[in-house]
Amino acid sequence: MSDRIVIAGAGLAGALLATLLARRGYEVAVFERRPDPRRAGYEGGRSINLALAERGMQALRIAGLEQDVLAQAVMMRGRMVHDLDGATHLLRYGRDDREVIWSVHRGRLNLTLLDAAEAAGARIHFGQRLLDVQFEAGIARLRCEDTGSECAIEAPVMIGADGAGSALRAAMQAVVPLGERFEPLGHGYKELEIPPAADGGYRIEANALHIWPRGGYMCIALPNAERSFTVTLFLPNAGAPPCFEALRTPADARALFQRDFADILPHLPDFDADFAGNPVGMLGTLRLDRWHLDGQAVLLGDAAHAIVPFHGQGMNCAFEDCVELDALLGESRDYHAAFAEFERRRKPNADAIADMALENYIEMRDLVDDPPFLLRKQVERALAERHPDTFVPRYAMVTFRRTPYAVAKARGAVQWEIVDALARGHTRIEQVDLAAGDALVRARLRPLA
Ligand code: FAD
Ligand code: 8R5
Repeated sequence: MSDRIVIAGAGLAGALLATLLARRGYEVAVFERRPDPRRAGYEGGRSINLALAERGMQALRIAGLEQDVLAQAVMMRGRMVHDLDGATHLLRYGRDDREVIWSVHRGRLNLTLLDAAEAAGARIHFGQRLLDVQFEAGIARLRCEDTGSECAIEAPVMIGADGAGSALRAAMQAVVPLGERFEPLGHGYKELEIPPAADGGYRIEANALHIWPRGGYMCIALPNAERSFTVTLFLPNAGAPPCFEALRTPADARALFQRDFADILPHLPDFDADFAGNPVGMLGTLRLDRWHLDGQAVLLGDAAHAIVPFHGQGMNCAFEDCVELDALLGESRDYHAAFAEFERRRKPNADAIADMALENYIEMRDLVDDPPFLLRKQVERALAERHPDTFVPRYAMVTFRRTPYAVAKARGAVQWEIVDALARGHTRIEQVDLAAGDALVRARLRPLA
């Protein structure tokens, strides 16, 4: 069996997996279509941040990078909800500051991972786009993005970490049907920036993930270490306004913000330029029936399962994929067996987080502001306090634990039925029969492993 593994894509998953596999002694070659960000500077130069949670953190821990990454991260303790009238309230995510999420800079995180991969012995070739693969011959064709020249490389075993538009996936599809379905969400997103205040500080609370829930749409903001925030507006693409199609000019967008997000507008000095200059991003869920082609190729991360962003788990799930695949390839160099087992273990979990991410959009945009929902959240918290080993809120299982996503989804459904049964017909937590809740928890749930 060959020890040479070719990875397509040196994004978040590709760079992490290259590190892990190179440390196991594999000969790892990575081909990335973009130029080396350490030389070219980060594309667009925008400060795009991501929420890192326990699953992603565990992967970084295994790679020995947790402290490096934490040193550049901003803690987010909870959701800071901004009502229409400008009032704000913090809903903590966890029990204390050990249960938080972290805002990290995508560009810097990628640099940290690229350095680690090269230090571990992986070879990363930038500006090289994968075009297609002849799997039987074990040959991949690449295009040099600088010169336009094409070349063929030896690629007996390929791993696709080349993102949602994966070229490896397309190449595999030419040989075997993967059962690909893309379900567009029908909503898109636009990024805007809140710069630092004149005194160099943060303009709004730093240690929170800000949400402006407005029913069918919302804004969020995540803090950056350089004291700015990246704001994201999520809106339907078309249909009844407000929607992106109806926002033809920055003035249209400004009118929407004046009406619905009035408290953000004073913090967006570059509103018109950001709105006109930044594209509308597309959102949707990508599902496949198969992720691998025998022992010749396998997909992971967004290439295998792109999801909507509303649980902040795309990267976290991609990192968990890397850890799982690395563990399997550490046990044996039988690629076919490892890829098949990887798919068997990960696909149900990828399906579950895809579903939970869709559900969390509804929660974020409609419900964080809705009294019956807030009562249910209080009941959930009370049961969690009374049964800390058994009743773990779904958000916590997804975000602060490494409970398999499919288990989190199934237990979450049982728990929500209990919460709903207790809260129904009530408006205040004092009216809720928590003793009846204790009995339901004992009858329906076992302690969480
Ligand atoms: P990517 O990181 O997209 O990497 C793919 C790489 O492959 C890229 O470098 C690309 O250039 C390269 N590539 C593509 N095609 C080719 C080719 N033909 N040949 C060679 N190379 C190629 N997730 C979270 O967990 N938390 C968040 O808060 C969060 N926020 C997000 C915010 C935004 C704006 C976006 C867009 C996504 C966010 N995500 C978040 C999701 C997360 O970014 C992805 O799930 C994650 O990056 C997936 O990693 P990946 O390595 O599979 O793909
Ligand atoms: N991704 C996130 C959460 C959950 C927050 C909560 C939500 C932007 C394109 Cl929309 C979103 C979350 O339930 O209170 N944690 O992390 C990240 C999110 O969006 C990211 C920044 C994003 C794709 C644009």
